[in-house]
Amino acid sequence: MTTSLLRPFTVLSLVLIAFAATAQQQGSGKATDIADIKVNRLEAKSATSASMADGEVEDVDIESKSIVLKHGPIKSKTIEMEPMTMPFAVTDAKLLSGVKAGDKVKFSAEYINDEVTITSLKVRK
Ligand SMILES: [Cu+2]
Repeated sequence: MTTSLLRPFTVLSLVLIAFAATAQQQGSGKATDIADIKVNRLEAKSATSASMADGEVEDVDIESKSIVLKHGPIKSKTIEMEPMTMPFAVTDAKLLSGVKAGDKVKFSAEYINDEVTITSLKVRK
């Protein structure tokens, strides 16, 4: 009678002791590794979102490799801009294929040859 009542508690406390022991064994080394991984992931994530800006296409001119975007804030290695509507050069006309006025886009831009130039562009669905 008493044993059957005690058994669940005994099992539970053994599990807890085992868990605590494992946690201690893994100690500070492991904890740091996990913390590092978390930090790296956060940095990777912010790097991606920081380099891509939002925009809405106002006009596209594939021949002259230019696009007019109403863009959100831009922060890249060479450019920092508040939201506005303006023309951009593109590194490659291919970036503009299939892109049309009204499309919402994500893009990266850098200051290249005295021009604000789009280096990558994706249409957002
Ligand atoms: Cu601008």
